[in-house]
Amino acid sequence: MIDYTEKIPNNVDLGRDRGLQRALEHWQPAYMGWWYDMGPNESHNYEVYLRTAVSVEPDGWAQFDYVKMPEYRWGIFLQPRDEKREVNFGIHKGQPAWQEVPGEYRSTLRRVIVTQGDTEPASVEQQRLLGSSCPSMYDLRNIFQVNVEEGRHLWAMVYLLHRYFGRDGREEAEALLARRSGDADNPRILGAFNEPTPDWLAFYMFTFFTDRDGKFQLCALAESGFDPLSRTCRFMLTEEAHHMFVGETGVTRIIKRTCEVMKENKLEDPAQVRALGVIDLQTIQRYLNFHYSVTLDLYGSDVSSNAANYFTNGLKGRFRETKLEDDHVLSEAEYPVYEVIGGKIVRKDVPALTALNERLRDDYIEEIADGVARWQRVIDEAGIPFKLTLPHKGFHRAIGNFAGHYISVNGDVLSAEAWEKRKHEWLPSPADEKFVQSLMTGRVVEPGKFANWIAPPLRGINSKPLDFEYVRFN
Ligand code: BYC
Repeated sequence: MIDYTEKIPNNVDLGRDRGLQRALEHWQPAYMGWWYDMGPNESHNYEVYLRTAVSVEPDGWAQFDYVKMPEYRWGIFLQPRDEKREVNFGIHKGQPAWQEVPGEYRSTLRRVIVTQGDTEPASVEQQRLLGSSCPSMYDLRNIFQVNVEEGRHLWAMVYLLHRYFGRDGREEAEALLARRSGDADNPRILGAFNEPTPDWLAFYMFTFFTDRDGKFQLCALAESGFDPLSRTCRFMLTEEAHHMFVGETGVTRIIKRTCEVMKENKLEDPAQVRALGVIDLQTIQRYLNFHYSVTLDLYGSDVSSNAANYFTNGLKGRFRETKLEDDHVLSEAEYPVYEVIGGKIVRKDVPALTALNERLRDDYIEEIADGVARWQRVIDEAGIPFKLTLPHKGFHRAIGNFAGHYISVNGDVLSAEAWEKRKHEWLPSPADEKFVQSLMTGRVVEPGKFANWIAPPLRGINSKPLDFEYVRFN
């Protein structure tokens, strides 16, 4: 018998809830089986310098030590309860926040929790082979940190399913371990989580763009009137920040290294830049275009009755809902969305309630634009005349009003033929990917050493030096 209060650090009084304990006892071996099959390849015996959360107190959520990943203490942490918290939006606004699932919203809430939960193991699956081509021990440690925390986020959602949704919840928890990223028969739920992450440029782009969707969705769920969901998401957000840091600084370091090489050698031609073993800025732009566009799809349709219902019923709020100054009901408000009519992109004002996916996407785009501006500064400081840009919102979209249309990065509506001819000006071609992967054929793991295509970070993890042994291979 596993002592779960011992094995699973938690602040939900797991030791006292026998039913929940039994459910988790049943699920845990299946989770470990999934981790051994689908977790980072060949990593099970490594000792990794990881941050582990042991409590939600400021001194408890960032304990660093060497851990073998299968022994990571996947914990269950909810932000402490605020007894006075209310439902802050929708038709139940002003009621005390719900501590149990309201019967009428049971299946909707379960669906949202399952969709969120499904992304967590999916990303681990997408990244599982990258350890064998890491650019440094520092980066290897970082990807493992991201992976174990995604595993913990799965636990967070499984806790909610087991604790609040009875038998259906347990079945959903099992299904979360059965779907596989990219599987033809049993794929992950959302599109971006079935795309491969075949190289480290894709990994950093993913953690910059797609983990940030995670942030915005978690922020919206943290507003939920269902208090346990809110409290779970709030704690997950503390971990999400590191994932986005890994992505943003990873791309920054690649750009920095490319710019150094371009400057030293006074080169601008992408083929010549590539010949020196670094990634040309044009290819970085194409990766950016890809990851940005597939992540925009994750916000769902521009006009969505699902989103309106989530909000009206108090299940999923807006980004920073309680900081917004309006009625929090949105009965009168409008919001602009865009659609393609007669070969042109036109604005249409629709009831704001139905446009909540679009609104969250717009909030996200604003934050993304700031991040891209920070990458641009690295290029500007090197004095290189190259501008990174965000493509038009309609570019390369598969969900929502732009799906089925061919929109260029500048927002021109193209024919299928014109798109086909030009798409690899904007999206990575097989040759681009082959080139990027040709730089990453083996791993660089000598402490303090970095692959030629990436600059070292400014500092190490937890104030350790860059040549610290972040991973012991045993
Ligand atoms: N791919 O009414 P609509 C993260 C489906 S990332 C495939 O617009 P709704 C993380 C949709 O399910 C954050 N299908 O949808 C990051 C619906 O299906 P049905 C994850 C899609 O419900 C990195 C239909 O199309 N969390 O945490 O308004 C690493 C109609 O669509 C997609 C969440 O997403 C798609 N992209 O909005 C690790 C939060 N988009 O009903 C982790 C929870 C839509 O016709 N999820 N569909 O069968 C939600 O809030 C909503 O489900 C969505 C969709 C915002 C995703």
